[in-house]
Amino acid sequence: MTFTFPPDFLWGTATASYQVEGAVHEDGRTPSIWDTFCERSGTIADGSSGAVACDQYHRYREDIELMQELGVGAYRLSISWSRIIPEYRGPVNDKGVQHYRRVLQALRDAHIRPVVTLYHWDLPQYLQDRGGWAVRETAEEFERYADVLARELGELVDTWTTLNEPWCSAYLGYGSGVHAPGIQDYGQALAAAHHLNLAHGLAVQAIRRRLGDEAKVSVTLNLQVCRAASASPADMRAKEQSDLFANEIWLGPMFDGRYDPRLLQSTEGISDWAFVHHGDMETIRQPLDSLGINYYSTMYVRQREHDLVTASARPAGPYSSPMPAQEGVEVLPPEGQLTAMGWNQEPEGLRDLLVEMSKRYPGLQLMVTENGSAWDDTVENGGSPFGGEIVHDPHRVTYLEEHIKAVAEAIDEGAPVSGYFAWSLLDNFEWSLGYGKRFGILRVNYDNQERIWKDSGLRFREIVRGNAI
Ligand code: IFM
Repeated sequence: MTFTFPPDFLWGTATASYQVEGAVHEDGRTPSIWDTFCERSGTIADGSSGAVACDQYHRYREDIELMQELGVGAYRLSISWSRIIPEYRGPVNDKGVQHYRRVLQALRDAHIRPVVTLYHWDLPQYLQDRGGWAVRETAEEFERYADVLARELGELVDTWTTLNEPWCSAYLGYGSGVHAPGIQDYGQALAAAHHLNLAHGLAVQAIRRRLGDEAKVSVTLNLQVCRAASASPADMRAKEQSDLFANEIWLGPMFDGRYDPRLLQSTEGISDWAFVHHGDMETIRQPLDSLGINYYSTMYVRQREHDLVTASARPAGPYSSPMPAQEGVEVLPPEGQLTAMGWNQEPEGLRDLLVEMSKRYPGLQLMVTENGSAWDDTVENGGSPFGGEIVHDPHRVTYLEEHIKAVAEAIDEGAPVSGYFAWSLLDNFEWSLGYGKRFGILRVNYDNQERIWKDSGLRFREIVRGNAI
């Protein structure tokens, strides 16, 4: 059976500045927390960094040509904050601005809509030196940064996304410490979560002040599909706890203007939430044009009777229990065929999530801003329809097809899904896992920066061009 997507459905691919740009010392950019984190021994699996990455800073034109070949109508990219404002409260760096103006203009010339994320984890190091997301000032500086971007790039951007996956910034950056800045303090993680929420609200206001209500503004959350291992009340409570920390901590303030009181109760002894100031909830809750959802896999939880699950007890991978939960939540080992990240594959989770969000927030447009899978690819000589090497990646093709079908099913059930972005356009720097995990629908040969087609890229091209699965 063929499903045809709505005529204006937006197909795209996604990347993030530190994962693809490289050129970390060029044109006035100063270090971000990821530059610093990568220098610390033992933080990155292969000892690498984003210093060169996919060299997209210099090769964006070539990559845009590849996007044109794919036929996509949008590219989701992020801006490096320390390229735009390299010093604490310093002047705007014109070279940084001009670089992004060139990239955005080139996308527009190619009829590809830029979906721009303001913050995809590369906090300027000078702000971390002052406390990072654990302090309120970072949210206030983010407001200025958003205002600068709206002023300098406003007419070139199609959709603004304030934050990408604040879950990772807060819990992995300040809780488990497996991401930059590598802090292990759950009190700070909760403060970071609130300041990220606040930064989101302040940025939406700043963008709308500059560009008016026509500006399209969104946020991207990696909402987690937490499933209870059984229908027992204890396991259902474990699911509720997971939902609170994974999802409600963002959805509550951003869309409902409140933190769920159970969240506050569950963190007694970790934080008194004194960082929430009078008026913050009104600031955070801003009308949005769409909600971006990043989806990879599901998570099964059950209640653990006697002790607490801490970060160190969590299985590897970012999509598991984020916090020591009061009543003890155990994340079950993933089952079935796992991706190279060790994540399960459950396309129905994406459908369920989209349908659930559409019921919870009627009228809000939803976009799948990331979806994809990492596999251990091998390159074969010859066979690419464009000449040269090819990667046959049947697992990634199946994952892609199954998840796009899940999006189709959600639309069929009434969810207003307006776009799908494959993660990722290119293999890239997979944070603390380095270059070993490849998510691209195009391969990158890191020796010479050659882009190599994969079967998944060819299959995506077919789906995009046909607007159907
Ligand atoms: O590479 C990341 C991306 O930066 C954020 N979402 C998940 C991807 C895969 O782990």
